Amino acid sequence: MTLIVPAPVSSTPGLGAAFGLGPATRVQFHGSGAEPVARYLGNLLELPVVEGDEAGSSVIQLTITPGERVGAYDLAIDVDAVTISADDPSGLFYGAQSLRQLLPEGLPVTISDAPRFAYRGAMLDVARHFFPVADVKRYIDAIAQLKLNYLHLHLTDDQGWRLEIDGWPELTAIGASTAVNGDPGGFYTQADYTEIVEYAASRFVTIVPEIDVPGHTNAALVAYPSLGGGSYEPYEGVEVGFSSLAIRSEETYLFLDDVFRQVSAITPGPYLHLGGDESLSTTDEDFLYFAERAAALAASHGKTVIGWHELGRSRALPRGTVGQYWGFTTPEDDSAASTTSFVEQGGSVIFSPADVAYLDMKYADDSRVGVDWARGVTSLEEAASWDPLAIIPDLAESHILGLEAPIWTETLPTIEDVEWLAFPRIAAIAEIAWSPRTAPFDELAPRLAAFARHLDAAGTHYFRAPEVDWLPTSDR
Ligand code: TNX
Repeated sequence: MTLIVPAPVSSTPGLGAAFGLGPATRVQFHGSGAEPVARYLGNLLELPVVEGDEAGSSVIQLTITPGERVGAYDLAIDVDAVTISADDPSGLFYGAQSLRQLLPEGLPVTISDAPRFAYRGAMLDVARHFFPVADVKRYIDAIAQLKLNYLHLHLTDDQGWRLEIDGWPELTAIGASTAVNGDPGGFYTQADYTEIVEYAASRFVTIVPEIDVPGHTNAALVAYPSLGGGSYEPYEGVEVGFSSLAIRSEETYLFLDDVFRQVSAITPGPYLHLGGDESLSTTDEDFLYFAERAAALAASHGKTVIGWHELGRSRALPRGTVGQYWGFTTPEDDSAASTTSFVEQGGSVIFSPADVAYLDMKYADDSRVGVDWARGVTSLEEAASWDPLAIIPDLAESHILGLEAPIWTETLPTIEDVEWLAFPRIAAIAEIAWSPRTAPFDELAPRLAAFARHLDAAGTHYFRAPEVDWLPTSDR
């Protein structure tokens, strides 16, 4: 068995001796766009990097031959050379990640691989607890190993507003000062955000910013009470659904236009997420009015809108709007209808079923952090054993943009806590997003054990789930 997670489309073990890294080993690149990946791999393996495509012994050859297969790659390891070829730089990067997982053993193998879904995401809630730039970069490095290619940042919520917006200084002066439990607040300047975006891009990860409206807005309302029309107190609890922007006030839309314009300008990726979940204090009529206007505004700044599935209650969304489903693997009728509505409006769906893909669920009743509202705890095996096509049978493969594993941080003040709940379940979800079929769990488990060596090497925290025979490394 080839010890890679997510499992590649095909892999055939070869004969002969292993490829060993030695004093003469070098990374050689050829084709435009190959150099950054070659430098990344050279850095990681501490090897020299040269340009060319001459055969030679102890060469790791990276070659791009431009083509249509985004993210696909071929990898061959034999005794004196490794070759990775791809149609585009992301494919080369994924080939490099596979190689990394196969070292230091370097057993001979031929792999041909390509992603199942175009959108393979993680979400980090930086609103309930704030995570500085360095923590976000660490998370990006960890998820990039799993060939995840989107990081959704939940930037605003009742407990904190985390992004600087020019012309609205109190959003961060006041709105960013709080976090759950009275823990320290914080925010990203636009320069910080750009640093995250660029770092992510160097790992072929695209940032998806979320400005959650019209609910989940208490922090913005404390900063600018006129956006809601009442008076507001800072909030450090964990209840949801009590706040709302003033739906019928023009100031709301001037505000959103400013925010969406600025966020769009510093976000090179195609998506802008405007939340829309749990607007429990907004009437149906107001919600529909708001959804239409806010989504049109976001789209007017050149972005494809993403919303939580409740946004699909609106039948007046910009064409192509993406819905993110966060119900259970057995949906209620109205959430299924809201989700299907995006497809009926020319869009697609991202699946984040809360009972299997929410990384903030406890693993077991005695987990020291986490929550359990989504049908109780979620074991590693449960996170690994679901079928995106079985959730809403009306939605076919072609309607599914991809999958995302969110982590909400009400109970998670540190990045170590985040990592411990995310890993290894996020690897199981990355496998469903990448691999063409869901492997039986007993085939995944040994690959997770092998992957943990890389988590250990990077100092990434993870839960030694009882379903896996972990290698005898340091306990975390
Ligand atoms: C539900 S999921 C929420 C979040 C919470 C999360 C906690 C979703 C769209 N809304 O506001 O943080 O549960 O697990």
